[in-house]
Amino acid sequence: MGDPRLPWGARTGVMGVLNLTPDSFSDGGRFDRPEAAVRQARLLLAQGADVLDLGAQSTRPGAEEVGPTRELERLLPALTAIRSAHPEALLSIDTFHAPVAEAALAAGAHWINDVSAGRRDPALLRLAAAAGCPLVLMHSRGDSRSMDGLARYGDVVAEVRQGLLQASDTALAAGVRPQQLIWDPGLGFAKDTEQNLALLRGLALLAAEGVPLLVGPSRKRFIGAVLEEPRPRARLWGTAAVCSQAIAQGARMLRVHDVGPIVQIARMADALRSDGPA
Ligand code: HH2
Repeated sequence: MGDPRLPWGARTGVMGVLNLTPDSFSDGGRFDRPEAAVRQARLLLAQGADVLDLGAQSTRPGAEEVGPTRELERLLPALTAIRSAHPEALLSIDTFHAPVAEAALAAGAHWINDVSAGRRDPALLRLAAAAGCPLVLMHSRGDSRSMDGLARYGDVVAEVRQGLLQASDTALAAGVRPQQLIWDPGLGFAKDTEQNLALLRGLALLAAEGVPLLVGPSRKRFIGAVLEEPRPRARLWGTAAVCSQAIAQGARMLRVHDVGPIVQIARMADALRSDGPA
């Protein structure tokens, strides 16, 4: 039997980002009505997304936290509409609030993506344990307001690895099974440009731990800094270069806004890997 976290087999999976927020850094206000969200879901699935990641709280630096009640008001109508339009689609919920994850699973979501790796709401780990669903543990520090001030590391790769090992131990102690876990280095979360680049150069060290690795570079600030491109939606080629490098270093899944082009990048990078895909 295949890995339930990677039902697409040996090729690199693509997770399509769908933000139901008014204020996300690159697509805020575009899909915050259920009809617009369903249209975008249809497009991302047609372009080859393996999973859709629905977010109802922006995590960009400085974003206002709206709390679980408002998050659910944004999330549930879109989730329900997408579920009924695309009953076969795998849906992930990007939240660090257990009540939001719980309601989303009850409404038919399949994965939990927690940018705080269980740090913000430990009840989320117990919920994931009971549900048995794939659980993304992403490395981060602090919250939207404080993270930029927490980007201090001696050796960023070693410290992110250590942080993810600790988060895994905490999740396992809460009853989560190892086969549920997915790791994410958290590009842009309490990391400056050089730290993001160092993490990408050292990604193979994280992949070597054997937990499937998800990487989310899409349109992020460090790409804008390298390219001197202030417009997030004009950072596709930089995102593509990062995705290709991430696959070469062992990433198994990419979280991106521009699914169509990145599916092509992934297919090509997969073909160039010395180990496959089969
Ligand atoms: N990045 C963002 C949000 N969620 N989840 C994972 N696992 N990995 C990431 O790198 C990641 C994430 C931030 O990007 P985006 O969703 O586009 O923006 P915003 O947080 O402003 O909604």
